[in-house]
Amino acid sequence: DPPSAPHSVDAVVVGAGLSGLYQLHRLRELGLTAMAFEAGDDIGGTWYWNRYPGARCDIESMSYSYSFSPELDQEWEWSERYASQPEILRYIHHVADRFDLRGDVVLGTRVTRAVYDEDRHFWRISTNTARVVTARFVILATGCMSAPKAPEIPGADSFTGQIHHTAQWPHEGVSFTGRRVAVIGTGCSGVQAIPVIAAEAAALTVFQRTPAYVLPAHNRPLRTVEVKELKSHYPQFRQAQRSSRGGTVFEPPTRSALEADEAERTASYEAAWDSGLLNGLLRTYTDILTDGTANETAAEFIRSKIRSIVTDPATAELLSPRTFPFATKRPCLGTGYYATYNLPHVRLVDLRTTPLETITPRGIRTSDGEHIVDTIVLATGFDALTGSQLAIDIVGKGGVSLRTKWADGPRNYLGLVSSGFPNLFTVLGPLSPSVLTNIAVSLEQQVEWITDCINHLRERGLTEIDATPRAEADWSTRVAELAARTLYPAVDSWYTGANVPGKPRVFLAYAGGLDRYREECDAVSRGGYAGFVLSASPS
Ligand code: NA7
Repeated sequence: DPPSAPHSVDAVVVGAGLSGLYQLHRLRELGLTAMAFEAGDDIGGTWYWNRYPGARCDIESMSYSYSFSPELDQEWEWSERYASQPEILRYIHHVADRFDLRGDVVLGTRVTRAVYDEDRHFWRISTNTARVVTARFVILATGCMSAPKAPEIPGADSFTGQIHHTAQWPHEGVSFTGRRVAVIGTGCSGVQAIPVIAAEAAALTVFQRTPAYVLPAHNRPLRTVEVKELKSHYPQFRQAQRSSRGGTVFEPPTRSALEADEAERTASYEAAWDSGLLNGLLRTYTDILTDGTANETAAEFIRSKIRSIVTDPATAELLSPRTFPFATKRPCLGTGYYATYNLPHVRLVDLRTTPLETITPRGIRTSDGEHIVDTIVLATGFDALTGSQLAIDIVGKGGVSLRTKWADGPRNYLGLVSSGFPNLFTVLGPLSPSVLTNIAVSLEQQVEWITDCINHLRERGLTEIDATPRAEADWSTRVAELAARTLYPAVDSWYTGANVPGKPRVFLAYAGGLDRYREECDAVSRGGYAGFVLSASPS
């Protein structure tokens, strides 16, 4: 196109991971022209970038997958209970081919800026490859954990060996054989990578600031009979997922942990531990996430497990979380995680007692000296939920930038639209249930709501939808109230933005459950989009 006439489409989708690809599919079904920009050199989003050793989903594969196509459900065969990163990426490629989505995805292209034309009701989108596209609608499918947190550790540039963030892992050329390796960070990524690296490396030193609660995954190949059984009622299973609280199917607990005696509690915690489910322990009693005393019974159970696995009592104690209640940060699913610390070539360095000072050309210096290593793995996490959106210079009505508007924390209505930024929708963004749920189910719910909304506008010849400031303010209050009923907001975590220096401290997710959230969203659309202003461009 000549520079004076930017390419124009009905909708631009930002990101071609699980959310963006499904959004593209649904928009095309409506007959819209749509294109997706993807920063990566291939599709897949999270599952494209996070190629670190041991990367795996912590929701069961037959649950963590699209539910929109019964045919897809029947034809795809997962090999393991918990799918590995390569298998999920293969699945995403299969879906893109099956629904012919690739043609509308522009790879290797990062959206850098989006400016709203408030007279004509469209967005002007610019990219790092100097492309300019105009679109009535923009859907940010940029992911909730996709902006890797910059390592604020001094000296990282001076290191002469290899240094890799788990979420920016090279496609090839990383080998640990014969190498001395350091891992910084013991969140879910570190927990998955550490045992796999330990199996290959000559020596592994883990630099831990805060220990995580790690539950055993009990991963295994899926059995033909169980796959067949689930597939025989997959539609009903998918329906149950959709109407569930967190996007996974389970029998909700009915009693408080404090109503049970110790023997009974231990028996239910043991069963949950053996289940290999991320939320197994959370589902034993009603109040694990709402009552500190109830929570402590589960936390102490996990600590007792750590003591029973880790042979050195001092190491077991260092690995035992004590500074935050169980599950107020996302629990981790591990495979052989705690037993890894029994290996003679694995060392745990506690950064609370010997703080990390700097990365040196040869390794890592803590207050008690230099640890010489060949490779450093940064498993230091993400600027979650808001990072990927604020990475784009988004300018809404009146020339206001989203970065300015969100300086004290994100504000939007239903977690979907921020007032003053019309026709710009977010999938899995802040103030929605996303990160507290099985995101495969959450993203479908949001994509479907957005698609219906766009359809509603088009059928009525309307060209703009914006959230009212009032509805947005009420939503923030509501999200904060729901969080206040739980133990979440008091804890420093990426849920509260506390992991990123300078980030406003706000509990970033809707904690009322996906079922209730879905009802709230549906009530709004059924009620003619109350809390939104719908209009038609005069031009
Ligand atoms: P997380 O869960 O944010 O974990 C990051 C880890 O890195 C955590 O242990 C941090 O300790 C540690 N960290 C972060 N910055 C530093 C510095 N500067 N020095 C030392 N240690 C540091 O990220 P993950 O990638 O593991 O998991 C993210 C989610 O992705 C996961 O929950 C899944 O849903 C998928 P801290 O706790 O801040 O003391």
